Amino acid sequence: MDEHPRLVFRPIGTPGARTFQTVRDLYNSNGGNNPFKQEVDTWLYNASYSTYIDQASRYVITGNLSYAESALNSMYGSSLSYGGTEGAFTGAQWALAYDWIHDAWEGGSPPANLSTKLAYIESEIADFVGAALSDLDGGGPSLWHGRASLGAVAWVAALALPAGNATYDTYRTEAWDDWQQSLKATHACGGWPEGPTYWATNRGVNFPLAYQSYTSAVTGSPALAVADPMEDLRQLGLWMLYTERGDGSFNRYGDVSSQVVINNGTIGQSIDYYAIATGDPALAAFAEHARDYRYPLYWSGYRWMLPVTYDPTIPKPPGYDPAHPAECLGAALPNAAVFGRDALGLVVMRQGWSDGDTQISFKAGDYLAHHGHYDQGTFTLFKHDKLVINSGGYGPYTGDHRLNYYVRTVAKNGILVQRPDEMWTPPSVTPPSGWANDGGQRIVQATGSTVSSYENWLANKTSGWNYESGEITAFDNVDGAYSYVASDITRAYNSTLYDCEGQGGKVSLVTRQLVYLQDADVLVVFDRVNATNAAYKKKWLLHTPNKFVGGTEVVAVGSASNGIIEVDGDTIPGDTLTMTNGGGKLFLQVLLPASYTVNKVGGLNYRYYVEDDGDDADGYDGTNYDDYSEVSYHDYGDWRIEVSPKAASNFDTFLNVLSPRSSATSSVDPATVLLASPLATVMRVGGYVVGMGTAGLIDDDFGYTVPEGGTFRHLIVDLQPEGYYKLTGEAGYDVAAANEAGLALFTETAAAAHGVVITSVLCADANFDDVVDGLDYNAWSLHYLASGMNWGDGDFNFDTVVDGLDYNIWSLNYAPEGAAVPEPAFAALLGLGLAVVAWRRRRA
Ligand SMILES: [Ca+2]
Ligand SMILES: [Ca+2]
Ligand SMILES: [Ca+2]
Ligand SMILES: [Ca+2]
Repeated sequence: MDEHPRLVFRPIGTPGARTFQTVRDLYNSNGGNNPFKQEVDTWLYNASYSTYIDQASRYVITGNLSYAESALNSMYGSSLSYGGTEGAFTGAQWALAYDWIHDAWEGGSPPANLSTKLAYIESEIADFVGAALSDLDGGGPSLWHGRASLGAVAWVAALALPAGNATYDTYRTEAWDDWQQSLKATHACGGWPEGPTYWATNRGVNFPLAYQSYTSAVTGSPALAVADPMEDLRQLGLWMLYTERGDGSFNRYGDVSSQVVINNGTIGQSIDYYAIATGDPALAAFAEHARDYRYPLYWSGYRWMLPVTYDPTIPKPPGYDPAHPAECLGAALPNAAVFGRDALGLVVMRQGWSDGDTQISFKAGDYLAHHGHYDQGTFTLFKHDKLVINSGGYGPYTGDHRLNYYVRTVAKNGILVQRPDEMWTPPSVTPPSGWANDGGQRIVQATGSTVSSYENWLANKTSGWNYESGEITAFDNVDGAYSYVASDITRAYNSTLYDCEGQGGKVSLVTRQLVYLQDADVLVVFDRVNATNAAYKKKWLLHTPNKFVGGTEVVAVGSASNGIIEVDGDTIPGDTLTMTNGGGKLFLQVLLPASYTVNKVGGLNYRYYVEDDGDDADGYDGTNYDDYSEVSYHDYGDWRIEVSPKAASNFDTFLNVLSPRSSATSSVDPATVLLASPLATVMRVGGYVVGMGTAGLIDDDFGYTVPEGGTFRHLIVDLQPEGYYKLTGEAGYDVAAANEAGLALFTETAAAAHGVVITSVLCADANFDDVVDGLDYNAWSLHYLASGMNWGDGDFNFDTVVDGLDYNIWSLNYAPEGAAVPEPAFAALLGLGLAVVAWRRRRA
C-alpha cells in the first residue's frame, strides 16, 4: 500500500480506479465546455485561495508541477498542530496534500531537498495522528460531537503515513478501531444528532473521505464494524435531502447556526460528496437542486475539494430535468423516511418535492450529544413558508436563553406536564438564573456530553445516564396516500420508568402518533398523556412565526399583541384557529380534549416566556429568556399556543388536526370526532376516517357512525400487527390485514349516514364464524380460479383471485379441534406460494 496517491485517488493507469487523469479528463471534457470546469474555474485562478491544499488540488486538476512544489514548500514552511476535534480536518488536509504530491516528480527532476521536505511533512502528520489518538484514548471527545469525526480524520491521516514503520503501524491499528466507532455511530443515527449546523461544520465530509480512503489505500483488513458502509453513507445523504424543507434550508433541530442554510457555503461540499461517494442518482439530483440556492455551491475556501467531491456526470433519476432538479425525486424516493430509528429517531414526511409541497419533520429519539435538545415528540411543518417551527436561537452556550428556553421542551412542539415541585439539578454548568422548571423533558447533559463509545452509549440507555428517551414504535408510508409514525416518549420525561431526581416520576405514559394524509394534505396528531397526579397541568404546544387567530381573547398579562392571552375553547368557532406566514396558512382544529383552554403566548416580551416555577396556578410569574440576538437563520417564532384540558385528570388524549394551505385559502374540510371511547378514538376529515387506540392497542371490537354517505377510506392504527380485521358498513364489508405497523386501511361506500363496525377475524375464516374449517374450504373451492373475489369467496391474500395461494393460507390456519387438513386434488399447483406464505406466518 505504499504507493502514492492512495487517498481517494490511485496512481494514473490503475484499472477501474479514480485517478488524477479521471479528474483531468473531466475538466477537459467537451472541449472544456462542461459544468465541472465551470465550477472549478471560479476558484482555480483565484490567487486569494492558495494554501497548500489549494495548490495540491490545483496540481491534481492540472498536472502542473509548479502547484505541487508550491504545496510542498508551503507545508515545509509551516507546522501542523492538533487543534482539538473542531480543527481536526486540517490533519486530513495535510494528509491529502502530502499524498497527492508525494510522487509528483517521479521520473522527472525533483525540487531541491524534496526528501527532506517530505520527511518533515510526514513527521508533522505523524505527530498529528499521535495527538489525535491520544485525545481519543483519553476518552474526552464524545461520540456524536467530536469523536466520530475525529476517528475518521485520524484514520485518513494514518493511512498517509509510510508503511514499514512500527510506530505508524501501531497508529493505523489504533486509528482503525477509532474509525470503527465512527462507522457504528453514523450507522446508528442515519443523520447527525446535533443537527445540521454541527454536521456542516467539520463533520459531514469526514465520513465519505474515511471510507473512500479505506477503499483506495487498504488492500486487506479485518471485517468492518458495519455490514454495508455504502448504504450508511447513502442514508446520511438522504437525511440531508429529506430534511431540506423547501426553502433551501434544513429542518432546525439541535443547536443551529448559519450553516443550516444551503447558501451558507459550508454544507455544499458534503451534499456533493455523498452523491459522488455513493453514486446514488437521487443524491446527485439533490446536489444540483442545492446549486439552485447557491452557485458555486461551496465557499471559495472549500473549492479545493471539487476534484474529490464533484462529478456532474453521475447518473440522475429518470425524468431528471436540469431546470427543476428536485422534481424527479418524488418518483425516485418514498415520500417518508426514518433516520436512525433506534437512536436519532428522526422522521420526515413529504407530500412530494414540488414547490408548495408540505414537508413535516418529527423526532422521537434518544439522548446522543449535548448540542441536541430536549425535543422528543416535536414536529415541524413547512408549506410555502414556515408554519410550525422549533423556537429560539443558538445564543450564548451556557446562557439563560439556551439552557432555559432553546434546548428545552417548552421551545418545541411537544407536551409539558407541570409538576410544581419537580427538581432540576442536571450536571455541569448552571445557567445564570438557575434552572427553570419548564414542565418539560428531563435534562441529561445540556453541556458537555460524555459518550466514549457506541457500546458505552448502549450501556447507559436504561441505566446510568439513562439516554433512552424516545422510541419510534411504528412507521409506515404509502406514497400518495398516507405516512404514519407512532412513538413512545415516556422516558424523555421524569417518569415512573426513570426519574433522574428520584421523585417517582410525573408521568407514566406519553405517546405521540402522526398520521399525514398526503392527498388530503392533513396532519393528524394524537397524543396520550398519563400523569401521576391529576393536578399536574398538561400543555400541548405549537410554536408558530405569527399569532394564531381565533376565539375570544382575555389578556392575562401584557397586551393582546405582547403577552399571555387566555382563550376558552368554547369561544373558538369550529374549534379552528388559523395562522398565516408568508405564502402559507395553517388551520389547526382542536378535537380533543373536548373541553379545553388555549393560552396564546408571545410578542416581543413574551416569545421566550417560561413559566419557570412549573405552576400556572399561582399566576404567570415566569421569565422571558431573551439573552440572545435574533438572526435570520433562526426560526425565531414570535408566538406559541398551549392547549390544556379544562378538567384535571391523570389521563388525557390530545387530538389535533393541522391543515397546511396556501395563504389565500379561506376554509378547509372540518374534522369531527366519531368516537371517543376508552377503547378507540375515531375522527373523520373529508373522505378519510382515522382511528387510534385510546389507551394503546385496540383489543376489542368497536363501532361508530359516519354521518353521511360517500366513499370513505378508514385508516385504523393500534391494531394487532398482522392481525385480520373486518369493517362492516352499510353496503357490505371489507377485510384487511393490519401491517407490521399495526395499520389497516379499509375502503367502504355508503349512500347515507351509516354505522360501521370493526371486528377482528381469524385468518382464512371466510364465513366469519370464528372457526377455520371445512366450511371456509368450501367457500374457497367454490370460487377456485375466479377473479374479482373477496374474503368471503376465499380470497385470503387480497389479490382478488381465488387460487392455490389462498388455499395455503387456509391450510396453515385450519384449526377445528382434532381435524386434519383436507388435501386438495390439485396440490401440485401450489409450488412457490407455499414457502412465501409459510414464512409470513412464522413472523406473525
Ligand atoms: Ca430509543
Ligand atoms: Ca407561576
Ligand atoms: Ca369459518
Ligand atoms: Ca387470492
